[in-house]
Amino acid sequence: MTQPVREWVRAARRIAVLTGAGMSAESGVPTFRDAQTGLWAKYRPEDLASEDAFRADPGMVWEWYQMRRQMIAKVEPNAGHRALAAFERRHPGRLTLVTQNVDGLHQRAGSQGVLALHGNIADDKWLDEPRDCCVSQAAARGRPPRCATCGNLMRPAVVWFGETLPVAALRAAEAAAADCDLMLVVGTSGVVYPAAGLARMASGRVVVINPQPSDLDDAAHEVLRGTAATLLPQLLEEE
Ligand code: BV8
Repeated sequence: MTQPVREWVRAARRIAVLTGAGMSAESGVPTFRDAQTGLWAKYRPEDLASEDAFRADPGMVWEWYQMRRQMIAKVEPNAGHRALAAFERRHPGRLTLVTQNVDGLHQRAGSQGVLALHGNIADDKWLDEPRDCCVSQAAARGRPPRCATCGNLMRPAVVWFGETLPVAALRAAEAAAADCDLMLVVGTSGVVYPAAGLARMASGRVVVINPQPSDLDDAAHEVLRGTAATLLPQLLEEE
């Protein structure tokens, strides 16, 4: 059923794309729904991705992020990431890419101006407002690194549950949703807000791309039961 959607893509002046963990599944990055393995099997991601969890056991949460960072460093963007970047190169200003993913694979595929609503796992920031001591010297080595003077901890620069999203990125994403002719919702279960809400505020047609049912299927004009790396090249490639 991709044909009508290909027509919609060709006809659309402004396309918004919202991606989730499923976008990177075919690159080898487990989704949040996929069961955690090994040490992390007994934890739900949303229990680890929080300030409370980090303050309760900084070492454990830091190791979880180190594990994910090492895994992400070993994988490559897939054909879906590349198709989005290529479309953007061919049609500058026509596509706005909004992602919930912190893996940076869209950016590594060459996509420009990616609105990363939940931050980037490759970056760090101070847990508490840094003092002079924190910024005047290199963080003392450690897992996590910390300020040698006041003990302030380094944390991954991602948005944890209960934390607000970067305002500029969220506002730009909301504007793209309100202004689009077409929104492609790719590889998301649609349960995490406010990101999932973008699909419900889209002014244009909404197309869900997901091999499984998602919480946003009811918001879609078309649901394509397939994967990101197979369907996006089909939908976005030139005639
Ligand atoms: C906030 C970074 C203000 C960290 C992440 C309204 C209603 C209910 C709850 C809330 C609400 N508003 C706020 C909340 C609370 C909460 C929330 O949404 N909770 C959920 C769990 C109910 N939201 C927040 O806390 C947000 N902050 O609202 O601040 C505030 C503050 C206090 C109180 C109120 C308001 C912050 C949310 C961001 C959290 N950080 N990530 C890190 O990564 O470590 S979220 C993280 O989980 C991801 O970024 C992503 O957003 C989410 C996982 O969802 P998906 O990406 O969709 O992945 P998932 O695994 O679920 O699904 C994958 C899908 O892909 C599946 O459907 C599968 O079928 C499909 N798939 C698989 N393979 C493929 C595929 N699709 C295509 N191709 C394939 N090959």
